[in-house]
Amino acid sequence: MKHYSIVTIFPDVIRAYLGASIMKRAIANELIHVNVHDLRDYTTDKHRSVDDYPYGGGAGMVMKPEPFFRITAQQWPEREKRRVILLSPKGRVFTQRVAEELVGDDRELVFFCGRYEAIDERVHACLADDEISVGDFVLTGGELPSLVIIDAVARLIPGVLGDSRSAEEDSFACGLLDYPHYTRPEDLNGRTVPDVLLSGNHREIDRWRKKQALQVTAARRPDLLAVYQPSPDEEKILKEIKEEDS
Ligand code: 4G1
Repeated sequence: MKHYSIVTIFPDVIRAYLGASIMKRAIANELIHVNVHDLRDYTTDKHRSVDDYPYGGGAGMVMKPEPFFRITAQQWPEREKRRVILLSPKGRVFTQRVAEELVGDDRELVFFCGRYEAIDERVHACLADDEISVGDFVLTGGELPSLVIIDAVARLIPGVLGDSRSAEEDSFACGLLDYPHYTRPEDLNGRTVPDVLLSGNHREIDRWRKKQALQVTAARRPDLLAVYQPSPDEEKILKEIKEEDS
């Protein structure tokens, strides 16, 4: 079973997400196990403080190092058995490839969530085995990034998604954006579903979807297409696309 731990000063935020939908079912079915730790339980002063003023001055507060060191020594004393992942804007950027790497790791994944301006540098230097960022923007904390990562990793575990095909069939898993999807009604006030999808011709449908995926990726994410390795069939479709827009 996959074992995750999250260290945060807002355990309720984490529990709210894990207590619903697919995560809730995965936990109930014992496919994943998640421990949520309140960092304040590892303070020793009467105010349970987790932050302090920055040396050198400046705006904002910094998360104190000792509660992180204390929880690590108590909960995960053996370095080889843990992988502490510090959520940080300085981390390597999270992608599907990183999710695949994490799902294959046998160690317990421990997520440290920051708040305030930053976490004391000694936590980065001495405790983090990995630093990951979910993107280039400013947030108020690492809680949402930790949930993003747990969500993306958990759905790769067999049985977490109802049907086992959908995880790998996802267009992103193969490096492209998705083709358009439709459901009923067939005619929505004159906006109709493409004929090919009603044709019952599955070879045609597969080809149409592949072309749509290549087209939307070329238009919106040329960076993804640049590293994509097309099959001979896909090469043909790409040529077709280029001729059509020239
Ligand atoms: C400087 C974004 C600061 C933010 C530059 C993605 C962002 C954790 C992430 C910040 C955080 C930039 C993330 C910023 C994050 C301490 C507590 C750091 C919140 C904190 C681009 C605030 N992926 N941000 N600083 O957002 O933790 O994982």
